[in-house]
Amino acid sequence: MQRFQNPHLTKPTKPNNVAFKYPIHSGYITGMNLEIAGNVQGFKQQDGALTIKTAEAEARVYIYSPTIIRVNISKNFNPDDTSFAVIRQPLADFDFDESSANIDIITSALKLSIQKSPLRFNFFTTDGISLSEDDSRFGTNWQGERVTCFRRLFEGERFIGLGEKTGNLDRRGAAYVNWNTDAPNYTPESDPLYKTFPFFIGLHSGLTYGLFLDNTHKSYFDFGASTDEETSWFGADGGDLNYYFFGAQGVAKIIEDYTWLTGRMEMPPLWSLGYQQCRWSYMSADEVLNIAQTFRKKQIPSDVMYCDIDYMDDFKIFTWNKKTFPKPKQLLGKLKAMNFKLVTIVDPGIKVEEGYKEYDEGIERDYFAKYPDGENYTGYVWPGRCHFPDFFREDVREWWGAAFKALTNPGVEGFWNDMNEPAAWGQNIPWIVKFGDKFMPEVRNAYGMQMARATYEGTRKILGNKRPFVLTRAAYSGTQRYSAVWTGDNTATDAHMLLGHRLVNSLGLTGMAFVGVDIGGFSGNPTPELMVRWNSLGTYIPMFRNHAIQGSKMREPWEWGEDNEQIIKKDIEQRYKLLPYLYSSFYQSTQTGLPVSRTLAIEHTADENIFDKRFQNEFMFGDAMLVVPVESTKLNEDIYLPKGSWYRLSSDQLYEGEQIVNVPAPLTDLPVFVKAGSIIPMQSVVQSTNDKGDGILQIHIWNGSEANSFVYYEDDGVSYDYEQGVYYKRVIRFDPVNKSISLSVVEGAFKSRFVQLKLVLHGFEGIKLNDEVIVNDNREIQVKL
Ligand code: MIG
Repeated sequence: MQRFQNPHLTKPTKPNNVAFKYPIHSGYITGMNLEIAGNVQGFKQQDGALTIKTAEAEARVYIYSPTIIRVNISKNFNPDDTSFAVIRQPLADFDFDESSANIDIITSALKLSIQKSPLRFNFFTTDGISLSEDDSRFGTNWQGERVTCFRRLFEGERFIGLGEKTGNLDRRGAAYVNWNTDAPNYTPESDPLYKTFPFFIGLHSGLTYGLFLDNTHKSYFDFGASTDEETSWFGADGGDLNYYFFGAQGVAKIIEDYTWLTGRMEMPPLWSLGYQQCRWSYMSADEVLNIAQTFRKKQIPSDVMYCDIDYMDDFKIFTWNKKTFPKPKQLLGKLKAMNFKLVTIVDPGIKVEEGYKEYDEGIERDYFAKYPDGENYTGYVWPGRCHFPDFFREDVREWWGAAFKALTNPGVEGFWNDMNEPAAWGQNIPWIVKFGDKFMPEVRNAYGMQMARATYEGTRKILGNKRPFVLTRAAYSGTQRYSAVWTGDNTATDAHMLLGHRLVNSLGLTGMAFVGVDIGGFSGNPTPELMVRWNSLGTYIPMFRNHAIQGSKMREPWEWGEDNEQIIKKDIEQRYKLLPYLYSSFYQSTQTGLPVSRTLAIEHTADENIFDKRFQNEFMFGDAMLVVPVESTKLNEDIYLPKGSWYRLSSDQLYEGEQIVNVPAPLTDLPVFVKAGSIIPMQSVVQSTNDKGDGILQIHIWNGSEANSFVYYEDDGVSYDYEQGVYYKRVIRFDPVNKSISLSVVEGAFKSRFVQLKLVLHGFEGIKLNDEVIVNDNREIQVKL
């Protein structure tokens, strides 16, 4: 099926070509009569909810904070009101005003005006400016079980978010479906992909709002694709029209609120921020060791090796192939001695085979998804006939989590969850299959998240005080609490390389800060130029993993000729130099939910240029760095620099912002810019995150006219001691007016691994600090310039 972005738009003017490569299942509609929520017949306030009744439905309104209001409209209210995503409780009580026409709820930040005849929900700023309104004609309506909410489309309204979705940064004029799908060979237009994040941010009239439809059924979002610019709409095949409205002003504040509601990531193990080398598959322990040794021999920094499905015995989860991986403990021991960690893959499908522990236990304890008559559902995946654990049950999650001992005993600390859409050959698990007490279509979109949750909770328990690294392909809102994600089976093309950044940045808007793409492109073989360019970009992707499909050419850094190897090595070294900055940026994500890789729409929301298709892939990597993805075939590029002054990282050349400039972009030098006034802590090159290094923390500062600060954060990188205050945190400040750089008193009980500090100045003419090093003690430090 093909769909095209509405070409009759004021903005954007070009069609989006959103082609749906995968079938859009039509939903299980039980009746086609249209019911529209009509006039309010009565209301009452009880247990933190304002309940409003019409002949057709019942609506409940809850307040979570002054900027977060939940509206839940249902035909059949289910008192078992659980959410996979939301971890907060509503306020116990709130005030409202009733007039003949409306019921108004006014918080310190937001006004919800509930129109009574007919029932409509309209959100305003406290000054009475409209943020978001129901469409006056159709509001919320049902066709059978399918529920839809029509909203007014504002002039010039833009939409960003929805997580892992193809298309443009501005989603105006495009439509999307959420239905977690194994999407091999997806294109830059395919939809749906692997994950569901039914959360978007609307931008109009200089205002911002967010809307999270917390519903795991197949869901739909139409940002004015086919409605003649009158309405946008969203809905789902079943369940409640259950949404959280965010009224904070500013995209960053909305992300902060959304991640307050659905949770934030915890500190990742430091090693997972290093370079990761993967392949489908390294076929034996010897091959894994050989690759790891080659990194060390060539002094190309790296931290992680992966085992894809072939390490298993016959693809049976929680087993090792006795011939090719005969002594896992020995393998892990040797990797550890070289400062490497190993990540192993697990799929949900449990092979149907008597005598296989997980199969026998799952049958005996009745842990698998079922047909309504009680028979276990069987689908085909890599191991052949498989049953699928019912991760919606707590006992099943505990069992699954404990089974990781087969991997943790030899020393594995990273767990890659694949195929958890869930995928089965044929891609069509019957709709009558049940997970827990729900049919597959009701909860499919949360299956992968529940698998990742089981993996995280289980391995965290087994590993004791060590942080597990979990990586999942399928996800639902809130998955950031358990796991990192990657964007599945991309392809070795420039278009996919650019798309990757839109996916990463869009996932960042929906709470996922720890995101990777397969560097080099999973399917196909990259040209050497593409490999080199993509690797340069990998330095600035939150998770930096090189991965390739079975049967493709080898992909490791030394497979591309001597010259290219040197460029690749230099870029990986750059990643390691930046780790103090990156780790602090991840810390920021744990505190505010702000992603590490940020679309310019977060900070430069009102700047039209950043939505231009030529510039929409540009992003901030942390607070300080602007990265411009450039195709591998281009050696210079027109780029847009937003407000501010910008130094090219490689040369310290200064550019003024709010202009398009053509800059050189040779394969040796990706255009990366540092915002004037920025503070970036770096270290000397190390070979792995476990490498002690020279003990010097370099504090780089680029001159600028505005005062700036940076929160530097460090801890042991492996344990949960930081939760008990064992961290090292201090604020680094640059004050151009008083010409000083200062470091606040250290907070926390961790002793920094850097014994010395060194200030490195950029763009400060005439000021030399003579390479002085400062002893890194906990006292306040002041340096006059
Ligand atoms: O059917 O495990 O997206 O990263 O290498 C393919 C083999 C299954 C899909 C994953 C890919 C992985 C591959 N997997």
